[in-house]
Amino acid sequence: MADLSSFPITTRWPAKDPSVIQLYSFPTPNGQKASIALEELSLPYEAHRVTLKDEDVKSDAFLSLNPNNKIPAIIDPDGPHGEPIGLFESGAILLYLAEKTNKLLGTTEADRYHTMQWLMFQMGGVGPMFGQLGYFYAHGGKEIEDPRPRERYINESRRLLNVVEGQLDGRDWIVGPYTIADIALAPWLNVFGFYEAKDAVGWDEFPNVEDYVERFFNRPAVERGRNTPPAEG
Ligand SMILES: N[C@@H](CCC(=O)N[C@@H](CS)C(=O)NCC(=O)O)C(=O)O
Repeated sequence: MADLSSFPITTRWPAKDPSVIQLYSFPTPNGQKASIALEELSLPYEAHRVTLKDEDVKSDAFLSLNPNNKIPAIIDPDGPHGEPIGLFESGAILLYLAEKTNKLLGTTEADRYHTMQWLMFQMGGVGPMFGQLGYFYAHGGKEIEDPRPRERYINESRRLLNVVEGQLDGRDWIVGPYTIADIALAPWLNVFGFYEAKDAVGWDEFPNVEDYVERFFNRPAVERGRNTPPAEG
């Protein structure tokens, strides 16, 4: 039986079955990436809800696994050489799970690098820019009178949406085959309704993106993973 007692996080969020992957997450776009990948890959796992409140995500127990205080994070009891491994950063988790199973990286060597390329595009561009748009347009920063931060992130979001729109011309998925790059990207393309920012970014100008998001959320594994662990309950 796997022993996860060297991971202090397991004292606050105990593993019922320490032989399966332990997921510490919340159903935000970054959190959804990990649970959706686990579902797509049919990997057994146990999901622990770590809310975005300081008492959870900034607790000593969570910081012991991710000193950067952000979900998602995982422990795989059966990591490299059969040893347990802890991991944070959703992009690293996606790559790890894909390489562990040798799935969701496309079919050719070129697909594999293009998957990494679009994954980096999401991690370095889409996530941070759309996240800032959320802050300045929908959340705490919307009261700020200076229009420049809002304008900057609206324009940057439009620019990024345009890149995705072009890449999806003639493709169902961002690389061609369905990969972890889609699992990284599609949950983030779904935030504009939640931010009430569809008009601001000109959502109607991106029909390929709209179809893509619908195609993604219609996948049975995505349906299962998108609310795991549930936000409440
Ligand atoms: N680059 C990180 C970002 C993760 C992230 O921003 N997580 C947010 C929720 S979507 C979080 O945990 N926020 C809590 C906090 O910052 O206190 C990743 O992709 O894993």
